[in-house]
Amino acid sequence: MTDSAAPLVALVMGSDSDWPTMKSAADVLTEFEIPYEVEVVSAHRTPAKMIAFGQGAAARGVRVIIAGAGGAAHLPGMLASVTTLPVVGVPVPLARLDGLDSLLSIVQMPAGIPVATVSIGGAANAGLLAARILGAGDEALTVRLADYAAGLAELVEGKNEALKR
Ligand code: RP5
Repeated sequence: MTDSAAPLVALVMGSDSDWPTMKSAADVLTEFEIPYEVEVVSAHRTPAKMIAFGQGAAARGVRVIIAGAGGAAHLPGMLASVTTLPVVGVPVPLARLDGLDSLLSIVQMPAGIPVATVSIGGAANAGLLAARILGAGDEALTVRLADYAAGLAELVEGKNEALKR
């Protein structure tokens, strides 16, 4: 949803090749009708843009940054170092090392600069985490998140019923 509503979430990634993974976060944000923007921002290939993007995000109205990267995945941590916004990091799995390199690059932040790291390829949870962060100040969104969780429980119970038939 890159519509007229001012984006509350910035969904960024190091390369357009990360999009198949990161799209799951976009899908969640769309489901919860949270306005977001999508941008390729690379810590290594576009470092000046990365710094300007991170420094300017809060002033533009962004409340949460979701950042995905693979390999030497420095984007989430570097963004977190130039903003006080919450940053959710998504380790993108590449063909070699299965994303363990991405995970370790993102999760091992020094004290003082936090990144909320989800599982390898866990972009859907990044979207949900962003929704929960926003939901802390938005009662209607909190209700929708509770409904979503209740829907998951119903799904599991439906599968249990099917197993017993
Ligand atoms: C990282 O390098 C990107 O986040 C991507 O996961 C990886 C490979 O990028 P491409 O070579 O596919 O553009 O910075």
